[in-house]
Amino acid sequence: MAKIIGSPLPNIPWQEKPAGTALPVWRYSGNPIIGRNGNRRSNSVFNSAVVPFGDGFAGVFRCDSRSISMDLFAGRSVDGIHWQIDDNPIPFTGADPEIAKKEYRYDARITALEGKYYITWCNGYHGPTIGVAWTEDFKTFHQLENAFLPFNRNGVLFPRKIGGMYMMMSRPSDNGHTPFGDIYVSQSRDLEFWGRHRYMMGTVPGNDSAWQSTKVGPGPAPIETDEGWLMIYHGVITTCNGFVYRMGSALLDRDEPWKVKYRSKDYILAPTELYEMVGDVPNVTFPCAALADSDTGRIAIYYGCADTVTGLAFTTADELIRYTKENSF
Ligand code: BMA
Repeated sequence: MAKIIGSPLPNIPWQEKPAGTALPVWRYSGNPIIGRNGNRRSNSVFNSAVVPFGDGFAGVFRCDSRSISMDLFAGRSVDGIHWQIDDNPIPFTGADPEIAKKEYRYDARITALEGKYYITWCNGYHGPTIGVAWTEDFKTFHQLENAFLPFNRNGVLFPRKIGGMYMMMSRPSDNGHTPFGDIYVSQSRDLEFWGRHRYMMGTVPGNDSAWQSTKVGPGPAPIETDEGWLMIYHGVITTCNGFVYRMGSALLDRDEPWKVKYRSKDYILAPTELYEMVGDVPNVTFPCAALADSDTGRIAIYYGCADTVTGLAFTTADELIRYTKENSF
C-alpha cells in the first residue's frame, strides 16, 4: 500500500470507482461542479485551485469575465463540491507598485506551506510569468515578487522545504500559446530569489506517447508519498484541429524532485465528456488542485474543462502510483 505523507481529510469529496472503469481516474457523477456562471460577471470558471480550510474548503478561482478579462477570485465551500465564489477579484496587497499593477491573472495553484497558503499563478508582467502571494484567511492576500522572468507559466510550489530549500516547478514558455514546453524545478531560500534551476521532464518526441508530444506542465501541488512525490500534470498534442490537453502522472524522487522515477506513458484522464470536449476552448482537461486524505489514500482532483467549467475527479494514491509504474517508460 502506498502511503500518503500528510494529514487526514475525512471530509474529502468522494465517490467510489464505477465498475468497469479502465482509467485510474474517474469523474464525479455530478460534473461539472461549477458552471460558467460561477459568479456575477463570469463567462467561465476553470483552471482553479482549492485546499482544506477550517471545517470546509477554500479556493482561488479563475473567472474570465464577460469582457473576457482573466482574474482570480476567492471562494468557499462546506463540502468541496458546492462553491460560493466572490463577485470581486482578490485585492492583492503589499507588493511593490511595479509588481502589484495588474495586467492579467490566471491558472492559480495553492500550496499549504509552513502554516500559510501560498498562491502561485500566471501573472501578466510584460508577458506571462509566475506571481506569488500568501494568505492565512482567504480574505487578505499578500503579494510577493514575481518568481521568474517572463515568459513562464504553471508555477507550482512543493508543500515543504526539501534539503532546506523551497522548491517550485514551472514551465518556461513564450508570449503566445507556446507550441513547446518542458518542466523545470527551481530552489529558493526565501520564496523571493529563485535559482538552481533543474530540468525535470519534457515532451515525448515521436509516436511513443504522442498525447504529451507538444508541451507538458505541472498541475496540482505534488502529494508526498512513501514512494516519492506524486505529481499530476497536463500534456498536450498538436492536432489539425489545435491543442488537446490530457492528464498524466509522475513519481518524483523525494529528496531530489527533478529526478523522475516513473512517468505515465498512457494518459490518466482525457477530454471525452461533452463538457470537456465542447466549450470556449475545446478538448481541454487541465488539473490545478488535488485534495488528499492520508488515512484512506483518497485523492480528489479539480480540473478545468474546455476553458469553461470546473470538474472534479477521483483516484487513490495506491491506484495512481500502481498505474504510473505499470505504464512508465
Ligand atoms: C494554456 C493556458 C491555460 C488554458 C490552455 C488551453 O496555454 O492558457 O489556461 O487552459 O492553454 O486553452
